[in-house]
Amino acid sequence: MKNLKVQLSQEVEKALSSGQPVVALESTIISHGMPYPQNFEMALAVEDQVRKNGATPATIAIIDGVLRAGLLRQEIESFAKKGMQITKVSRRDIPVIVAQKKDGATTVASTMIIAELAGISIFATGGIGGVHRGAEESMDISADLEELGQTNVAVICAGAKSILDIGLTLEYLETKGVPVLGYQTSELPAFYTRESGFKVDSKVDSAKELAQILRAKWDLGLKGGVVIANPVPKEYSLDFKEMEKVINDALAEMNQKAIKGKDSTPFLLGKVKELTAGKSLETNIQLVLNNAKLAAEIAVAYCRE
Ligand code: PSU
Ligand code: MN
Repeated sequence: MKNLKVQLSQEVEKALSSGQPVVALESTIISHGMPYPQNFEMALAVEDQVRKNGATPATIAIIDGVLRAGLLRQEIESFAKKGMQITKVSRRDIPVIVAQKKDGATTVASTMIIAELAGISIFATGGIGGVHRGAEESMDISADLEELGQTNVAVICAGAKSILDIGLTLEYLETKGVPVLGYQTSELPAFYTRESGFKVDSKVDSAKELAQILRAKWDLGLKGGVVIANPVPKEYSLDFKEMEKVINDALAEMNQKAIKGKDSTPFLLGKVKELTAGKSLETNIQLVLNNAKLAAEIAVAYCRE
């Protein structure tokens, strides 16, 4: 049946209508998360990784005001080239971009919304947004967390980046009833590093068990998402102490320049990359690929449950 709200690519439509596994991918990571051309290469490599592991990739964005799942190569390239000129779209921005027939790069929150409308339950990305450091003053809490509290999509990520207050982010997710599962780890990874000093709710050792947990949650009508934290492969992980220093320097510059709101996360991501001389970019790409692989495995297992 045709999806009236989301325009699906042929490949995605075919997979969904025949009950085959599909993995959603976001587009803000392309436009705002990495520089060109690495962002374009990453986006294509991630799609390949999903295919190689038995699922169909559905990169999500808004194009000319239309919600889309499954983009053409040249559309991905255009998002990658335009970068920050594309509007970063979270939940609040969707109606504006749709009504004005504009392009929008979707964050974790808006990708979850569109994935759910399309009937896709599994979504791979790099890192989720969360409670920012200093949120007790700034109130800067990503809409990603509210979305995880209400939208039925599992997000496979490499944990939360320590530009955030990881402890407060975990508290928020607990309040919202969002399970935070560690894939083969009991420690929540902190994006660039495998350690953070914080524990996940449960350590889960296989894609099959993760799929069973998703089925159990949604079969019971327990609304909302699930965070599946997948640590960056050892060979690409960065040094925890070194990253803390880099992040503190980036935060100091952000405060000094009075950068706020939706510009904070892109600014911090760019600054961290600059301060690590690009080393963080390679890590970022590798962890996304690693998440895409696990997401495809979970999607395959979920279809069998
Ligand atoms: N964290 C990353 N890379 C990213 C993002 C977060 O390590 O690209 C992007 C994601 O799209 C995420 C968004 O949903 O930033 C969160 O932005 P905000 O904090 O403004 O909600
Ligand atoms: Mn914010």
